[in-house]
Amino acid sequence: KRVILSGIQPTGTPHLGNYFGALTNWVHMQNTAGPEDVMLYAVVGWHALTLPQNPDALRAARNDMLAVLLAIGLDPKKSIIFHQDHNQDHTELSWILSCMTSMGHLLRMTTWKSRFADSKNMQAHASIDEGAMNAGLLTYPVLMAADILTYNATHVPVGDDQTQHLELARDIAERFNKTYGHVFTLPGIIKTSSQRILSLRDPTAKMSKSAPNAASRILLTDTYDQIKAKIRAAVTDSLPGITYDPVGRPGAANLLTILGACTGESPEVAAQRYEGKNFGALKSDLLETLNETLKVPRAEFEKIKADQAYLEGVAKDGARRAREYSSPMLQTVRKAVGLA
Ligand code: AQP
Repeated sequence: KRVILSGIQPTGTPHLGNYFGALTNWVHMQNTAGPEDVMLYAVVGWHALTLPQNPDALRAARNDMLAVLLAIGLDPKKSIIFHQDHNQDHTELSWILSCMTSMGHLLRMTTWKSRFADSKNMQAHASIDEGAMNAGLLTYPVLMAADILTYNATHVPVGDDQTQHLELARDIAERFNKTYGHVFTLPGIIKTSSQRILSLRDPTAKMSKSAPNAASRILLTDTYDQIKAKIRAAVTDSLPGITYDPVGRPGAANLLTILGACTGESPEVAAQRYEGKNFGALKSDLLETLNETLKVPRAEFEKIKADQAYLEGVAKDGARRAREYSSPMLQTVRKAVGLA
């Protein structure tokens, strides 16, 4: 029996990077799972709070994220789909685990180090206040460990940038087991093989929900006209013809990666069709292919979003089922540490 857990932050509407980098894989795992497997997919609102959020925007994004997960084919009959912040077991366990995690280990996390470096840089340019480097950014990986360990997840699909966090979760689990007796299963990593989708405006950065420029990402809910405008404005280069060269021609390579992700081809193979052609041809094919790919999820999203009672029901039922797994675990943990 596998217990698979993954999460996504409601920091905006999911984009092509989230879709091809994570969400399509969630649906694939759901649809190929065995009858014994348990799949938990969470909208991780507490994680989103590590960056400044407008409360109304966060509320809307949380709701939309759940609707998108259902729209792309996650099925509440097969998977437990829930809001992380509806299950307080995560935060209780997070506190207990944070008391077993060394500061040194957290300070060595590359995500923390790069955030810290960015903030120092911004402070030097007086564009950020010191409060932006909140303690949650440092302890974020402990909350992620709690997300995983509260269900004793055996398989956690993550992108490359999250591998180090998963190693930390394994370390914490091991330390807990050594100190208090065997309670946690060490979670295994499922590396997602998919390629990273880059920003349409700056192909040296990844496509991201919270990047300031909305034209840098294509959302799963974008209309044909919105996709068209963003693709038309996507950064390319002025070299003749089209080749797949991620280092020398990152903008072109990114468009080919997105096209290949839609058609199931490698970007190299997709590139062969455009030898000697111009970006107009590639962009126009990409628009039609993407629109075809997003047509059904987009329509489903609108339908699901219009039925708030259904969404609330899914969230409530998901949280209830999630707690069925986490409550006994928390009871075991409380007993083990002497708090029961
Ligand atoms: N550009 C990307 N290409 C491939 N995969 C991506 N993911 C995110 N961006 C890309 C994958 O999507 C999953 C969910 O991401 P998340 O919301 O938990 O966090 P994130 O990586 O921080 O995503 P964003 O979109 O960049 O959000 P913000 O702007 O809020 O930070 C993860 O599996 C991630 O690898």
